Parts: sequence; structure tokens; C-alpha cells
Amino acid sequence: MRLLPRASRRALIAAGAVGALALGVTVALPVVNAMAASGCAVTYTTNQWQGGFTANITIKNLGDPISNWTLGFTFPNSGQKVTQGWSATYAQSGSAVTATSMSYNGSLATNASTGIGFNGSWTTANPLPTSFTLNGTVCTGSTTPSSPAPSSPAPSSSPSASPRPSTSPSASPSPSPSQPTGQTPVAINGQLRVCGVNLCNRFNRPIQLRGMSTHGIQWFANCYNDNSLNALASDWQADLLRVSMYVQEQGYETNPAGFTNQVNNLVEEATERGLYAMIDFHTLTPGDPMYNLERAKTFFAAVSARHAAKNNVIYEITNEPNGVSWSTIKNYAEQVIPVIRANDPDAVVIVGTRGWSSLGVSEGGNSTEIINNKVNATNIMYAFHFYAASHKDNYRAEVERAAAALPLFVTEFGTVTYTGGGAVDTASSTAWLDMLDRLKIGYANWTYSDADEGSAAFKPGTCNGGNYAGTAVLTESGNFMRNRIRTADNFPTS
Ligand code: IDC
Repeated sequence: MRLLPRASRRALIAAGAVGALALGVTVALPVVNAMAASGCAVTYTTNQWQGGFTANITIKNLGDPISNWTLGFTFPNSGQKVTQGWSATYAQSGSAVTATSMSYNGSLATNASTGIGFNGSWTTANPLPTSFTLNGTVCTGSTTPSSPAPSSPAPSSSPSASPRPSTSPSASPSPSPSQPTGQTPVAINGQLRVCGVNLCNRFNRPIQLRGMSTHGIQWFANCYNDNSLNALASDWQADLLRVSMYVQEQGYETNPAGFTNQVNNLVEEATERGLYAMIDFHTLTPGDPMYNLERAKTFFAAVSARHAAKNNVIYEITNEPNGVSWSTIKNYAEQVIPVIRANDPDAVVIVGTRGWSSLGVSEGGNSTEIINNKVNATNIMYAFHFYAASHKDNYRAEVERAAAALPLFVTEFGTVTYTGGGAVDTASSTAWLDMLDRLKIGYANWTYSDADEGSAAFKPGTCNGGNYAGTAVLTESGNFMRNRIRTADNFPTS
């Protein structure tokens, strides 16, 4: 089956919002036994629509610290099914459901909480489960309806644009990433930092990261799952996953908590595979980043707190400013960067540039405006974007000139035209990537998705299936990019 065109997806999403209900229940009872204190509180809320729902579950450990957990509950109605879960491995037998912790969220100190969720389907009615167990301990007792979840489900809670489908109960277990620990890009390079005009690894040596960008996660969540991310790490041998979270266009602004959660989950998945994760606050229209300043502060406060202890997260604070002056972008950056630094002081932050991150060129300027008026912060880089069939020699010349004075990262580029469609321009793409390799400028290609457009790496419909490795599933652009990315990195190790 081919994916629906995006317009149809949007219509489905809108239809899904009609008649949505928000429901919630909390159950909690500390239970103490002779061996060890155990106990749990579970909050289970849903947004539901005709035939489907999203459940968000918070698990709180009220007992002694645990290093892994299995949550158990029973659907009241046999028509209720888990279809896609995240942040846990789900299994369902009849009405009984178990959700087992992942490697990164199994450890829960006393009074610590973790959030998981899933998308489900229902047939005749959708009452909520009322009893939960955690590692066999029943969490029953005081039942307090939780504060209702937002009443209109966001795109991410509709069946056609779900949060990351990590595991479906019917799916066979997918192989774990095959890059051995110690050989992953993050294991080799560790915490990165800006050194002069380069990005340096833990040995203070310049490196280039090569990877892929997601498409908008509000539309293509089904493309980011264990199999596709394993293929990115192992078959493509990529270094980097850029997580592209649109702010408008049915993105973050419609469901801040849901999209923050979706980004966090993808960062965890990249981390599990030893990949660098770039969090892209994908502003595009409107082009003035100040329009989203408060949203950016809220979002980056949350994600930087969550990932502060990691060494593989890079923050891209605005995708493509356009129609605004460099001084406005700089002002935005100088307000958002301190929010990140307060939680994660050593992370690299990337700032978009004028004219859709063209260093100003697409709006008649050039990089001199930045060189003469740099963002007042350390450990930052500047973004440059290009689409190879549209942006050629004059843009390459400007990048080469700017690269002598500014740390640059090509956080997004396409092998096709700036529309995201059209034919691959192999000659221009090759000229670009040869230059970026020579200058050790990192890049992320738009897109690791099966969108029906020339820039997508996978053929339409690929994300409905389970196989992402090899070349049979690739478009011309995907094939070109996989060949470029999977060549040896040769990261310096001393
Ligand atoms: C495009 C997508 C397209 C989508 C559109 C929505 O490829 O499917 O309909 O966004 O706005 C960018 C942007 C990026 C664009 C991409 C191609 O960062 O969001 O994606 N592009 O047009 N800048 C230059 C090109």
C-alpha cells in the first residue's frame, strides 16, 4: 500500500480531531512486603476518537530503586488493542497487556517517574483500565481522575501520524544495532566542541559528521522505528540523526508536550545506537524566529534538561530564518542559548542564518554580516543549507569563504531543487559534498523518509514495511546518499 499523499494525511488528522475525548485515571497504593519495599502509582490518560486512541502513561516507583520494570494491565474491553507503542516493549495476550522497560528507562529510583505511551484501536467502547501492576506489585487503591489531557488530539496522536512506532505487539523483535559498542561514532568521538572553525572530538581533533535528517516528524513518524534506525546506524554507517520538529504546519505548536516527548524518544533511540542526535526546531513559516521565541524557550528548557547528561546531543535552535535581519536572528539566539546552557553547558548549539540559512546569500547578502557581528556565545556554529539543483557555484564560493572565519554545519541539504522535489543533480551534489568533505563540514541530508518527492531517500510506501536496509528500497537520492555516507569515517583517535 502506498502512503497517502500528505494532503490526505492532513484531512485524516483533521477528521481524527472531531469528537475527541480526553480521559484519565490515576491509581496508587504503596505496598510493603518483608523483603523489599515496593509500590507504584500509575497515571493513564487517553485522547480518543472514533476507533482509535493514544494512551500516555506515567509510572512512578514508590518502592525501593529498581533497574527494570514490567507494567501490567488489562483492557476492560476485548476490542481494545495496542497498535504502536513507544518507550517500552509492548505485548498483548487477549485483553492483558504488558509494557517492559527499555535499556534507557528501566532504572527508577524511589519516587522517580517515567513516561511511556502507545496508540491503540477499539471497536465497541473504550473504557480505561483501572488496575495496574509493576513487577508484579498491584498498584490499586485511591483512584483519582487525573487532570484531563488536551481535548484536541494533535497530529502526533492520530493513527496516520503517530508518535514513533517503536514496537508493535505483533511485530517480531528486530535485531539490535550491529555497530559494536566502542566503534560507534559517539563511542569514538565523545562530547564534541567547537574548536576554531571546526567541530572537534574528545581528542581535540577536527571531525566531520555525516548523516540524515528526518522529514517532519508530525507527518512521517512511521519512518522512525527500530528497523529504520538500525539501518541508518548499521547499513548506512551514519554518524548523525537530525530530528526535524516543525513548529508550525501541524507541528509543535499544536501539542507541545506530545512533540517534546516524540523528540525525546528519538534522541534516546539515536543514543542507543551510538549516533549523534541533532534537535532541529524547524521554524520555516513564518520566517521570523522571534514569532516562536517563547515556544523555543519552553521547548529547549525541556529537552536540554532531559538530555543534559548525554554527550551526543546537538541543538539547532532555528531551522531557516527568512525575511528578517541578521540582528534579529542574533537577538533570538542570544535569548535561547542561555536556556540550553543553564541545563547542558557543554553542548554544541547551531544558529540558523539569514535567507533560509543561506548565510544571507538568498536574500542578497553574504556572511560578512555574521563575521562582523557574531552571536555572543561560545561553542556555537552557524547553519548553511543548500539544495544542489538550485544552489551552485556562487553559493559554494560563499561557503568556502565563510568557512575560513565561521564554524559551519550543513544541518540540511537536498540533492534536488529547493522545493524538495525534482531530479537529483548528481554533478552539483558531488561538487558540494566533495567540498564539505575537504573542509570537514558536517551535514545532514533531507530526508530519511519515504515522502513522495525527489529528496526522500526511500521509495514511497517503504515505511509501511519493515525493511530499510540495502538498496532495493532506495530512491536515486537515497542511493547516492547511502554511498556517500557509508564510506569510512576515519575519525582521529589520538
Ligand atoms: C519541505 C518538504 C515538503 C513539505 C514542506 C512543508 O520537503 O514535503 O511539504 O517542507 O513546508 C527547506 C525546509 C524544509 C523543506 C525543504 C524542501 O527546511 O522544511 O521541506 N526545504 O522544500 N528549506 C529548503 C528546502
